[in-house]
Amino acid sequence: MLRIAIQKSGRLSDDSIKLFKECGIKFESGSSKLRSVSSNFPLEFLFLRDDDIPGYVEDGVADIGVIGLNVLEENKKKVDIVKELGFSKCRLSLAIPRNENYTGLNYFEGKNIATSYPNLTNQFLSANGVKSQTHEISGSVEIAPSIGLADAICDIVSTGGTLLSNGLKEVAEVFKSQAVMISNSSLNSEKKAILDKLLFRIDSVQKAQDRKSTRLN
Ligand code: PRT
Ligand code: ZN
Repeated sequence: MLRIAIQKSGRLSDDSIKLFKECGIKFESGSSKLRSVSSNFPLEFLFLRDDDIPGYVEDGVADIGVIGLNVLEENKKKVDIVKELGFSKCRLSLAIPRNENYTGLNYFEGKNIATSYPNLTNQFLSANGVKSQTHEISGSVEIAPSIGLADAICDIVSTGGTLLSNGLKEVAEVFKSQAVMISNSSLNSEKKAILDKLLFRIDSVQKAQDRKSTRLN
């Protein structure tokens, strides 16, 4: 039996559940469920907050998990990335008030940047030779400039609608993200064999989707 951790509810959960169902794996996924064992594949599901998933996989409480690459890279847990899943695509970007004149990355020199991703933000800025301060906040980052908490933000963007409605503009992409499957780095041979079977099924689903989208284009 292999144990997988997936997000209970949020931007990763629907596509995660859909993927495993498309792989032919039957399991219950009602909103009150915290765990569920598949009736036709040796897989047990744990439904968790996304932030807890990398740590559970590192510790071996779960064998594998589905998580956004942004969360994984921010927290640097020791796990293996075994598959890019192609959904929950987004980017971590720097954004500034819309009426500001953007002069390039040197704009951020000496500025205060609000973010939930201080590590990725600082890595990007220092790799580009920019010295600025990050101010870590856990949510509603987009409001920070308008209430005087920060000069700029570094946050997750997908359509750009949230930035727009908060009077901000995206000026630089820091990190590209999508959902990935991670694995504990010391699975035993029985678990490895189940994981290989699962990865083979995911490959087949992805190939069928690729063929469908080329036919439609
Ligand atoms: O409750 P739990 O802790 O499990 O979930 P969560 O609230 O921490 O995460 P959730 O469900 O919001 O996001 C899970 C993962 O989805 C993220 O870590 C990303 O990998 C991915 N993802 C994809 C996104 C977005 N798209 C996204 N648009 N995560 C967040 N957003 C937010 C963003 O923070 C901003 O507030 O949506 C807003 C911007 O969206 P647009 O479309 O207006 O640009
Ligand atoms: Zn979260």
